[in-house]
Amino acid sequence: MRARRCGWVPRLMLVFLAAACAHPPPARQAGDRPLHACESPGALCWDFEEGRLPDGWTPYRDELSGKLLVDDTRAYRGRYALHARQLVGGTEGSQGGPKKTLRFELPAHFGPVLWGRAYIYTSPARPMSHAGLFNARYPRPGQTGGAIDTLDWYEVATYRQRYMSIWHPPEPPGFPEWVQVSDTPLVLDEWACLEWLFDGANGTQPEAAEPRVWLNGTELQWPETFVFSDPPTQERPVREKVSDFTVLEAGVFLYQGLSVPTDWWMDELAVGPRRIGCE
Ligand SMILES: [Ca+2]
Repeated sequence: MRARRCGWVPRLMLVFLAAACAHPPPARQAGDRPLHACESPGALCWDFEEGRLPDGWTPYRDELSGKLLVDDTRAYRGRYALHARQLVGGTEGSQGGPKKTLRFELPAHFGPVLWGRAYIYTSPARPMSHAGLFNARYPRPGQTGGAIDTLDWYEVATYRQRYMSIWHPPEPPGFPEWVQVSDTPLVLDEWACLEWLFDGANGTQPEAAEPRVWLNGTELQWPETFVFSDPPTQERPVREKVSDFTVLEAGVFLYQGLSVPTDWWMDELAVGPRRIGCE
């Protein structure tokens, strides 16, 4: 992976960068490349190099088959990554799928704008079912905390083999929800850098912003948008504004069945009040 990234640079820089490609990266100078996530002001980042679940992350969802762990089977950087291993179960097209996630309580006063970034590797097949990867939750207006099932939330996921983003009211039931489906197939069998912006302040607008997502630095478009609810409704949910994001969830959570045992790895996860960027 590192060699391929180095291959992008102009030829004149190759000699200079040969050392950086062959050895651990040298100390960075401000301005010459994107900041490492942990250097971005106010950012929280997880590289999983402890070789176990990082401090503060606790198991949350655990349904059907598979396992969520930190291991050294594949990493974007370093030795370790978060690994959702061999998730399978349920019936495609029917509700109920494997879910393996962790949750994390953000420090107080995180604020209403959450940028995120993670490198994700999916193999061996693109699921048709809704596969959530990351979400961030916040108390409804007038509230300052509360149990996770009282919180509004933004989500990044894939659905029908494409990237998807959603705004949800509290779960359960989590709908009626505002769904945005991209025309970009999810990246398979290689690392992809996903970034997201959950702008719960949204300036003077009356509602929190729709989620935005970037893939390898290019913003995704959403040619398909709809309200999902069961039973169906035509009424769009009101995206309530955010005072502070309070909870993160990461891992993989399928809302419908998954017939092909599938692995995901996530590395270099980071969140912060400003864009963190890909390397
Ligand atoms: Ca790592």
